[in-house]
Amino acid sequence: MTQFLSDEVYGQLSPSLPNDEFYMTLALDEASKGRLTTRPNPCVGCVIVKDDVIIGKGFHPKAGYPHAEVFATNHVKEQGIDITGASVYVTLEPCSHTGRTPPCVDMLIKERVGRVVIACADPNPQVAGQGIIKLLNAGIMVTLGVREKRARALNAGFLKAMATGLPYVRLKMGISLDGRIAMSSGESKWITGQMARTDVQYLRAISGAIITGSSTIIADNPKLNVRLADVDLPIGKTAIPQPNIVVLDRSHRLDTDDDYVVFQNSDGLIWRDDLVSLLKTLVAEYQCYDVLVEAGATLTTAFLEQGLIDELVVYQAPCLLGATARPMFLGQIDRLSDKLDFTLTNVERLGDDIKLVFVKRHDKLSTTQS
Ligand code: AOF
Ligand code: ZN
Repeated sequence: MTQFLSDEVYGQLSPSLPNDEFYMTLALDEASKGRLTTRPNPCVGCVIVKDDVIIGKGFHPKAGYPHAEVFATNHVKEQGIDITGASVYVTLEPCSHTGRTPPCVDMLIKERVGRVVIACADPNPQVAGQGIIKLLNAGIMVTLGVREKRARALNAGFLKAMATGLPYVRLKMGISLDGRIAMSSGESKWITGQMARTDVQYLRAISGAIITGSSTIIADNPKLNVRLADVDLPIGKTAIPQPNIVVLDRSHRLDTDDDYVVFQNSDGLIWRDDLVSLLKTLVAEYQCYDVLVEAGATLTTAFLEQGLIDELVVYQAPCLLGATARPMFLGQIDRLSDKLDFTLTNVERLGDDIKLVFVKRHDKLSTTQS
């Protein structure tokens, strides 16, 4: 149940039909095509069906461009097909507000579609159920919650930020079999292989901000940028936006005028306050809803101990680095009952390495796929 929808609205929703999951899966596939380019907007896909035939599909490619429903509707019209009475499958509640683009619900009502099937409601305070209510008031049938878990996983950051004011935080670690991240000298290039490092590029690409520590900057002078080719979209070749780089520097070791690569990038930012206020600021002032922590053990441990990590992404290499190498986690835990627990949600082989994805144990239901 979505909190901002009243029982009265729930009472007016129509039950799901046998083919809904199938069409919504296609709409989710559409949505995924915008995964690297839509932020800070969510990725949204739409499939339009009439008499059990797909007559249009589309997705939101980038903030400032039309929404998924508009692309799909235009696709129908380009073919000269009458959209009246059609079923519209959309992965996020159609918007009811004027943002950079006009409200999708007004367009769907004007086009006299017959039914709208939605995977998940939009917690954006400017929408928050108003899209559903407007459709119902116009006499359009609405079904909610089809493939909701997968839709939620696709927009984990946007949905969490809109609902709580905090971003979805992923922590990335490259470790050895014995859980080490670097030698005692700090040497760490490269524990994991090329495929794992390319995968990290995708993690960066979906992140509005990357958080690291001053020690990492001083020791490695990393670029922390996205080095992936432009994406081929219906709006033309589109560059993946670069994440903001945030350097945690509580002991005042750095200045943005310093000659490090991350500060040559104008989005480099130094932060000296606490972690929770950083996360809130990233959402409120920078519209960073997905955040990636790529740091050494001290900062990694601080994030873990403060319970600020939603998802742990571990790349594990088939090597042992020994007891003098640096461990991934520096927390002092005396009793087994105090251990930090996670739930494994995905395992993938990347060359000789394994990628393991974990979520906080109580978050399991909101991020695993249905
Ligand atoms: C939809 N379909 O494809 C997307 C939606 O500034 P705008 O006009 O692009 O509005 C952005 C907001 O619209 C965004 O925060 C989210 O609430 C919603 N996104 N809605 O009906 C779409 N991308
Ligand atoms: Zn819209």
